[in-house]
Amino acid sequence: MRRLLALGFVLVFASTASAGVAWFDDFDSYADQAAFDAAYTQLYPAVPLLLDQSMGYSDGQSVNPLGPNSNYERRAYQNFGMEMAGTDEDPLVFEFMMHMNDATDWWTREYIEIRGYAGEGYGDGDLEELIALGCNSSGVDTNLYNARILTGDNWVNTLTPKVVDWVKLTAKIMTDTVEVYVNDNLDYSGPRAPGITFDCVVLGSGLSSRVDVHFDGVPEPAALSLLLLGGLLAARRRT
Ligand SMILES: [Ca+2]
Ligand SMILES: [Ca+2]
Repeated sequence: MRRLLALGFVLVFASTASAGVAWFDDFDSYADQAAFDAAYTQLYPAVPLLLDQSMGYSDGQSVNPLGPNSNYERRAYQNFGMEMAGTDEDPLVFEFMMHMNDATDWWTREYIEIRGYAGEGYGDGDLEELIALGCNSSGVDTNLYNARILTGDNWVNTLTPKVVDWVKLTAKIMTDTVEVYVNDNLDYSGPRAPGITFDCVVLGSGLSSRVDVHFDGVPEPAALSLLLLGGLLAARRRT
């Protein structure tokens, strides 16, 4: 059993280093709001982005901007502590789960962004690139999930109608192209400026929104699960 565990750890670390996942958090490890606040920087500490310990896609915890009544509320960021690049050879994958409690209200402005600054993280120098996945309320079809590529087509539509359920939103970031997927269906492909790297993630829009939204992590990347399963089966076959 110890050998199996060791093998599992090796595979997890190997995959984390090479999979090109921009950011991952299932929010299940935080004991309370203070623990979440220690991992992320609240942009508006008096009205923080909330850890919800009663609902989640994975293991019952997620984060919740609560459908803020005003702008400048419930938004938090985390710096990667490194620059993350996406190329055609090794695309950068940015994905998470999103849930909304009303699919018919046009006034839904909630999303998660990854950003690239000239410096080393959030607010450090000029904002060079921003990719958002979620919902916007103007300049888009508000019946559909939306995405934003700052150096490309800016706000765009996916092909997927909003639902009151968890959906998986994914951006695959390549050299000068971004592909947007909803529930693993390719819904949009468009340009981005090449050469810009990403250094932080921003949760919540910080804008007023009438719909209550939750964000959560995608529990197990499919490739990692298959890798682990393959490794465990191989190990079992050897014993
Ligand atoms: Ca979770
Ligand atoms: Ca940077």
